[in-house]
Amino acid sequence: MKKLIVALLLTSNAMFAADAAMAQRVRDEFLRSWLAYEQYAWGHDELRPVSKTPRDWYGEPLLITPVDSLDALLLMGFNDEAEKAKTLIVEHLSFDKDIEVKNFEITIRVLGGLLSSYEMTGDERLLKLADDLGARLLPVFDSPTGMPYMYVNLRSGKTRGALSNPAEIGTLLLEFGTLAKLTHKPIYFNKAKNAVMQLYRRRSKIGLVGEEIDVKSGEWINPASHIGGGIDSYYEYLLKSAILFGDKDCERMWRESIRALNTHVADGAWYGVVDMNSGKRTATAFGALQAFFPAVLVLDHDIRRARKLEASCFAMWKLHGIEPEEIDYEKIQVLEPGYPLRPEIIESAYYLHHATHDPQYEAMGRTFLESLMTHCRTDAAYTTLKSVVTKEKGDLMPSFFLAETLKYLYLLFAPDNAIDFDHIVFTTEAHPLRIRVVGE
Ligand code: DMJ
Repeated sequence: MKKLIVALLLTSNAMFAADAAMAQRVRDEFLRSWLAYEQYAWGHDELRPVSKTPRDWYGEPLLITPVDSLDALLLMGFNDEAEKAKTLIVEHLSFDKDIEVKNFEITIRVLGGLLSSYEMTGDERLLKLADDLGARLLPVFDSPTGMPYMYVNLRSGKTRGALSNPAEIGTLLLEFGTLAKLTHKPIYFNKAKNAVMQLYRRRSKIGLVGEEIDVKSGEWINPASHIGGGIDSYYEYLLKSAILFGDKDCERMWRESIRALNTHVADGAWYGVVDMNSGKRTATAFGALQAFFPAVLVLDHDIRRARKLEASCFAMWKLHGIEPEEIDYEKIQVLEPGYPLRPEIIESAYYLHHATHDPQYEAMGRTFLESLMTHCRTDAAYTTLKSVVTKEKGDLMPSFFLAETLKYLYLLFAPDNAIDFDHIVFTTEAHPLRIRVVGE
């Protein structure tokens, strides 16, 4: 008996040591990639790690990688690097630029990054930047329906792009809502919430939304309904806004939506594509973006479905030793072969591990790191794959690789108290925002 106890203690110590070692390996890879950004792309939006050149989204940089990565630097304890990044941001970031930006991307990467970093540091200059950015993005909501246009010029406020989708319309409330609470300017919350409500109002009789909608007329353009790109984070934000703000409307909209999804879109161990009006199946496609859904199911306490779907996602990852953008799950055939360093499957493994402590999710995490190191690591940092079949490399480290992919991988192996999970909500870009009690 004594021997058994000693053996069990040794095993659990060894497991703990292995976790700490894995967390450290992820930290090392994070730091190496960050230092490559510092060396080759400092002051720019993103690093092209193969050519070792910078990339700016709109000609003039918005410091997308530093803003997106600052909370991850802080979370992993890279305090000197975080201080240097923060100084770059507060001294050089200006939104007074004559450039037309994509509202959704700038909201989730830049506004979200500024807000979480402000909450972590208390540095008022970050909140001031967030407020300035929020004010410049606000004109997007001035459409006849209140659903946002896709693009806005940061200086003139001129908007463009009436054809939009649920993700770009409905993935704004965590950021705009938090900005409202922090600045005491309710307009941010109200505009973003109205946009979601307007979209939800236009759901079909069976409770689903489509893939494309005209924000001027409110008419659907494409009735394809699924949980992938263009729709994904709309659902994520219904549930997360209910949690972050205690918002009853969002909770009701989420409940209705998840019922419709599990009735019509779920397809055995997968979630496919159906017509939003008839519920008729139109495709058996599933991809890397859909892999966020197990995490959302965990947040909704539906561990059974979350486990089942994550197993499907992992099977997709293992098909070619790293995750394709999209497959046909019936034919088990790759439809889109790229891998742009996406985080979603890792995010879901983290949530599942957090909820269950089942070691199979750490084992998955080891596979993810090995695959990334084998196929995507360059002599500078990490890069995208053009094809998971041929393993041909692209030349970009998207900002979400540090902000999300490596953050979630680190958290999967870090001690539970690395983040105060029960008192924060991660945005769709993995920025932790503090849950506020009503009235705060
Ligand atoms: C990120 O910018 C966000 O997670 C977004 O919701 C989806 N696309 C990327 C990561 O894949």
